[in-house]
Amino acid sequence: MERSPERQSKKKVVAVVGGGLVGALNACFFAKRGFDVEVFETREDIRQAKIVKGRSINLALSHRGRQALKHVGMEEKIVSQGIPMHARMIHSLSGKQSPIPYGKKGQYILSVDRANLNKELLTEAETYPNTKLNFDHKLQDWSAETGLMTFVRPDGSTEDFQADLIVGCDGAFSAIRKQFLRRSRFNYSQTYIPHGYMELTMPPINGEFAMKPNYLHIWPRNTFMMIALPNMDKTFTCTLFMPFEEFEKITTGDEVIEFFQRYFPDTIPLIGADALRRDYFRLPAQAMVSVKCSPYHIGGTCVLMGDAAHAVVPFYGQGMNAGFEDCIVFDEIMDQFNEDFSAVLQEYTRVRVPDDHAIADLAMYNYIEMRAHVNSKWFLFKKYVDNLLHFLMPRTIVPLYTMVTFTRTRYHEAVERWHWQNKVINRGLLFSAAGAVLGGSYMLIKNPPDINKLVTPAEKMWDRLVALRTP
Ligand code: FAD
Ligand code: EGU
Repeated sequence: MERSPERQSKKKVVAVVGGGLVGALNACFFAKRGFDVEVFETREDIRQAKIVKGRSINLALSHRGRQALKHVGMEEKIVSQGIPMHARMIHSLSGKQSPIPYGKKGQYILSVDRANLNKELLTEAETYPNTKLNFDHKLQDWSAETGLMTFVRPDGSTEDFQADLIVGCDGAFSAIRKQFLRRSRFNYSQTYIPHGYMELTMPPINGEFAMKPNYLHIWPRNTFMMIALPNMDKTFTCTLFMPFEEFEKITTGDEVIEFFQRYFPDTIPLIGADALRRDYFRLPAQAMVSVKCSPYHIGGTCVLMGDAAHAVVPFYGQGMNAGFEDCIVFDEIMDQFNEDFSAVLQEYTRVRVPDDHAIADLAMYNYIEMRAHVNSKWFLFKKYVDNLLHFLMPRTIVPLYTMVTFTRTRYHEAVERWHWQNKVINRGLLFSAAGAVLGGSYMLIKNPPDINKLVTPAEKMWDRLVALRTP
């Protein structure tokens, strides 16, 4: 069957492929501009579906994502359905919990339900009369030459569609991107990390959250790590990150309990030993992939956005936020270039690639760093030093996560600034060390001390350092 847009309006037709988070939001952006928007999504309408299968249950929404939602008038609604997280809560092996604020009072990130966010965005897109949602439409193939797309329906039949602009928002394994790969001078790299992830649910206890709700809970254990985000139904979703190799070593319920006893003992009574034995084997661990490519467009007919353009590992909580910011950046360029698709797409690639690549690199860097040597003490120490330096020199030193999470500083500029700050900090350390040595030697020569009074045991130093921490 051939279906082409036979509308009265001479407005151009935009096909958004993928009705996930970025696709649904993008539909709103294009509809707001008055285009005829057709969204094509493989899955059935998740608003009617009984069970929604898919990745991670909740996500951290921060400034960039919120700004994008604001552009389509959705910020307040989504924020009101999320749970503010004002700080991280670091769980040590002994079960001690230490909060570290994300920023000043009133600075926080939000835990939002992925399925709910997706549903709200689809419903919002549908309020525009110039938008049509086509569920149960899986893009099978398309031609970069003619722009003709072929979709498969659940009954096996196919349907063709042609649009003036194709926007590929079909996720990390994008079918739209496949045609880019066949072209000359297209750069592409994908990396699977050795870690997998598994989600476990922590139910409410006596009708209340099992842990403090307004925190992002973290159990940093070098190679093993767990993170928990609160949900509106008073549960927590715990995400366990560990090498596939290690997942595979655990084959019985007893081994699960032994493993948790050793690394996450405080969570056993909260998740429940029986639930843990059961849920651990419910689904296999999921893989994580990092994808970088460029350019993001073909001529004036097709552009990639969201995970289709840049899948990042989740170790900065930025995948969705970056994808949402893609939509703002594109929208701004549409204004600058008068909706001339060829010019807009070229400029979009020019402006956005360096930033998306920067966040992909940062997320990968953080993954490597966390797995190499981040236990709870190191995590506390690093964030404490970050916050202290920022407090002492608020204009000179801004922590990297602050620029990434709470501003719209271009990602690549945040990285440049971070490198510069590190230089300043290292110089500062070098000067104070040199100063201390010179000054100290002078003092020692002048008045030799009683050595026993001078030495502070390492643990004491540590306790002092930790005591300085903001509560
Ligand atoms: P997707 O959400 O993957 O949506 C793609 C859509 O396209 C899907 O609906 C799919 O069905 C559809 N589709 C696919 N192929 C076709 C086809 N051939 N035809 C038609 N439709 C198709 N990000 C954050 O910002 N904060 C976080 O805290 C965070 N935590 C994360 C934790 C984990 C464990 C993981 C794995 C990711 C996390 N992310 C986070 C990243 C975030 O999930 C993604 O960046 C985001 O979902 C990308 O949205 P998208 O719309 O581009 O892709
Ligand atoms: C991972 C999985 C703490 C949700 C990075 C911080 C994440 C999230 C951090 C997941 C970490 C790591 C930051 C935020 C956020 C921290 C951040 C990571 C949400 C550097 C649902 N990360 N995440 N950094 O600073 O900037 O608290 O699955 F453990 S939110 Cl890995 Cl801000």
